[in-house]
Amino acid sequence: MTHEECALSNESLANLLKEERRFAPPAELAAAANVTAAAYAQASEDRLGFWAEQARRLTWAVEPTETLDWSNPPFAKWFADGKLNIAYNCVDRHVEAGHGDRVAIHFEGEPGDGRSITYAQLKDEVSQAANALLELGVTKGDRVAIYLPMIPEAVVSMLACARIGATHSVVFGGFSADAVASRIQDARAKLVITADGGYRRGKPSALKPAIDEALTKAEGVEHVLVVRRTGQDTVWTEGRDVWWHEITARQSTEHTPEAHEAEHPLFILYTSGTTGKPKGILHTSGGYLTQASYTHHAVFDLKPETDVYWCTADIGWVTGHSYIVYGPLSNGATQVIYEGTPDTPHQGRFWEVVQKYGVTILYTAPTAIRTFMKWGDDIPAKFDLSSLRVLGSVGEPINPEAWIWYREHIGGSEAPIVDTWWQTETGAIMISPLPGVTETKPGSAQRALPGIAATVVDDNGTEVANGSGGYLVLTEPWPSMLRTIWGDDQRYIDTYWSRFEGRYFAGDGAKKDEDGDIWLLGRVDDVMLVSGHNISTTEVESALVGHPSVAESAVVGATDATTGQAIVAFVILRGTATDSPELVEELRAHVGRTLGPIAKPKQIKVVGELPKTRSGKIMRRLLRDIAEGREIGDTTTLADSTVMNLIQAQLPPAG
Ligand code: 6R9
Repeated sequence: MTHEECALSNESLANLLKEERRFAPPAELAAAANVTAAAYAQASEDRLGFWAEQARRLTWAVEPTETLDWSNPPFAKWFADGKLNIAYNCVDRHVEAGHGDRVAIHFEGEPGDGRSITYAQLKDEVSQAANALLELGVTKGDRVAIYLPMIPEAVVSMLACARIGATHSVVFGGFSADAVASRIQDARAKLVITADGGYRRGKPSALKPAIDEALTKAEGVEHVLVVRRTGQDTVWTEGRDVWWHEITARQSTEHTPEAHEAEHPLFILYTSGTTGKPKGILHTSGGYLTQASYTHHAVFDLKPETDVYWCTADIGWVTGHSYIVYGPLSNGATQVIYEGTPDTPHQGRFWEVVQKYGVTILYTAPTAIRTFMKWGDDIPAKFDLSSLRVLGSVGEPINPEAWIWYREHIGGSEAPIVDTWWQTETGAIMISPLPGVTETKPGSAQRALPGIAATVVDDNGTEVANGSGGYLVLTEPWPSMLRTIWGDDQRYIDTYWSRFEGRYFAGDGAKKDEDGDIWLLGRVDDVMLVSGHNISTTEVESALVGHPSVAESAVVGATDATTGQAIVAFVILRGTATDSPELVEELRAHVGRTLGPIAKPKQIKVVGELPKTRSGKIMRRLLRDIAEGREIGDTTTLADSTVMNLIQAQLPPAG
């Protein structure tokens, strides 16, 4: 990738700026909002003072006196002389404050089973699990790999680790044995927590066999702790494997939380990256929890007494860490956790869950929203969604059409949408509207949160003017920033801090509009260079999704002898549309009209599925392989590894 390929030309950027719809916050929400516009002013006057104040939202065993130590950049220390226990902050203190009877988790299993767990019960379960870990020889500083379905034990396991100071490394329940093995090996995990299986798409799906296979390749694991979820037959290794229900049942519900240093490692989470071995992103305790907690309070306007919050992410994604476990629980929220897929047993399952629990705040991903659009407006219309008052989006740029659909069909044309930009590396939300403050713009994450400094720079690192584009950078350290890449400080420096001196390079293209608001344009590796013009995949995809026949699209640049790269688009049609040469021609013309003739895809391929990761990100690299007629590369991080075969079977041979 050359620098020229990364830069985004201003003519291409002008197009998204055509989006002129604006939505003011509902007056009632604004009047009672947790955070008002004053927070921006306060934080810009005294950024560190602002974060010191947010840290005081937590309960510290030893109050920190120092906020930031940036004496050895890019290695930050936040609140370094403070001590706290993360699990105490997420559980015990709410019980001590008299909220033991409040529901922490409404668990909804895919088969329709479920249970509601109060904060008092959660405290007992976390204490028992912590005692079980100790019995298995896990102590402070050890690493624990967690490979579980979306069940309450996933949350309990993470909190039990945090409680005793063990560092967790959660691996997606869908990853292959090889992917799990390399992560266990890299983290040198001593214990693995898994389940016999989980329910997906109406069936029990085994998990433990992947661990059994992974452990033939990775060394150092002493025990495998197995939750019984599906009751399916499970191969057992005597002496190594331990049933969760057996060991936890005999533990005391008392466990005294020890205070850990603010910079004690809380978790490692692996991000795949496009090349090379996965990066183990390391997060520590005090700064991480400060920002996860504050952003959850500010961006979702959470009122713990009355709200019912639901984040549909998987626990194996950073969104599950920060906005199912640490953010909401530190704030004493009542939340829903749903185990399964959105179309089991029917395509209205999400809306049924919203109606059943009276969900007030929903946080999901654009990929899910586009899928719901494809299934049709009539499905959510059958349910009572009037409880919803704030809607969130995360994971990818949200196309303006999907944003509008979300607002109208899910949010009753009233609920504000917070489009939250952040990364595994940032640990918590960085750029987002505030629901009681911001006049929102469909498709834009808009503005760095109070206490966060973000901007857009050109190839030389010069801040671009409003109306121009370039690379997103973060210009000041933030409390929940990654501390390093596990075991590889040099890679941490090279990947994030070397492209622009003294600034964090996020790897995303972005532009600033005339108001200075930020629009994200996708990963810089995905920017296409067509006849000397830089075109972002996000913009072409948005143009395609703006056509009434298209539900989803993925766009890649394929090497082309005449134009350098040629735009190849993969589209999924909406239920009502059928594939025909005329439609394909119409779609090309539509992109030409929306973005200009240079952005017209050379080829449009109609497909039934797109390759996505478990967090819903399109793996354009695999589509490039198809477009360029190569053998398909590594598919181990796909949510569904059969998708590539389906896509290939649907397409005529290359040429
Ligand atoms: C939280 C998460 C990070 C990458 C990030 C960017 C994309 C996430 C976005 C968004 C545009 C948003 N991304 N949120 N792009 N608008 N609101 O997704 O973490 O899995 O590490 O991915 O996701 O490209 O750089 P992670």
